[in-house]
Amino acid sequence: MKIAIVCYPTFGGSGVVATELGIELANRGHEVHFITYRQPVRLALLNSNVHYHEVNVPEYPLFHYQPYELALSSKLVDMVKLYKIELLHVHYAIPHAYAGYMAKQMLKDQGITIPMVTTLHGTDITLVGNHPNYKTAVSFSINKSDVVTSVSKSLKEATYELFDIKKEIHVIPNFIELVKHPSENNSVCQRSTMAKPEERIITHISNFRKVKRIPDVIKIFNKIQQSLPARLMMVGDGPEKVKAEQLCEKLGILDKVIFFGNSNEIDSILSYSDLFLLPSETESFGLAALEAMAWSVPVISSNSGGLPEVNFDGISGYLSNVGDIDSMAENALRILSDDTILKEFKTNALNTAKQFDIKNILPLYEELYHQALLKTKAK
Ligand code: GMT
Repeated sequence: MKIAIVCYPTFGGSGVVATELGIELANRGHEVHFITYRQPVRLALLNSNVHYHEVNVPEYPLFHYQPYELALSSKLVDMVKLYKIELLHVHYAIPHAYAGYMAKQMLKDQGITIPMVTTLHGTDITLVGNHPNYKTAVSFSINKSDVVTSVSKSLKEATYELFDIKKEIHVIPNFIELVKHPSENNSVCQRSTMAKPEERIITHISNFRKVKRIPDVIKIFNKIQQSLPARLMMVGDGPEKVKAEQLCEKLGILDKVIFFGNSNEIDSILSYSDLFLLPSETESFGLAALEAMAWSVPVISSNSGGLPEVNFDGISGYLSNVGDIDSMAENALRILSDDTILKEFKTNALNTAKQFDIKNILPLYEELYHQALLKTKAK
């Protein structure tokens, strides 16, 4: 099948999911065309089935806001015609589902009918999409999609609650590639550069936005390090990072925390980690938690959104109410204080991650693509 994937090319979860999905589809023989404004961070164009088409938005002094949707929908039309693309898969409703719908209409005008699959990722529904300024267009473009998927049951419920959606929403969870193993870690990044042998390594990875509750990460770590030797790895960058550094200094723990920024060494850092912290305000799924679990790292998280669908309480880690720092620190210490318990949680974390192996999840997308194609042909 010839598939166009539209996504954000950045470090965010939706871009990662879209990129990994496209790469695996290409490995399985599909021809995949990524259409976005920059080459996605995890995309290596080494596969002859993978193509990348950049969307350029020409600047003009009259434009206060650059009309990206317009350029994207034009590019989609041109690429569908040029490469005979059969299906559009847009990730993140804003503005991709809207641009995709416009492209579909322009193509229809030229006698070409193409189905559009829209995958909802989270903040496009819970935070941004729900804003009154976007809501009408987001509802419209979800209802106009041929197939709609969401990355968790919780996100599906939130979508029905917040929007007037008449379409069926199919739940397809985030996934992970499980071929990696700590012994395959050839990185130059050594454990000794992060912590002393007796120190536990605790990690947080995110885009440092408010929704991640970065101060909670630091306060939980502060409590942990008062009871046992530990170091905190803070990976990623975003608006809350400077405040996070200031809080560490205020608490007198800056020498126990490493701020990596947007690192390319995520696999290495996770392979040395003993615990992952994700106390988010909300998380439609929590891909970062799954990535940690795939490296046998147990997770301490909040119980909001889709997190209970990936982090199983008392098995792969623990869940607490949002903001309950004491409970999160207590649970962390329960896991970290005893080598046997830690080992058990590490094994459970990996076994839980195995349920989300890309090999099990990808056929669910393929099945929906076939259904969408059949529906379009029958029209
Ligand atoms: O977490 C973010 O802020 C990034 C965001 C994105 O869209 O790139 O992630 C969302 O999509 C991921 C992939 O489906 C989910 O695993 C994340 O839970 C979700 N983030 C939120 O709901 C806050």
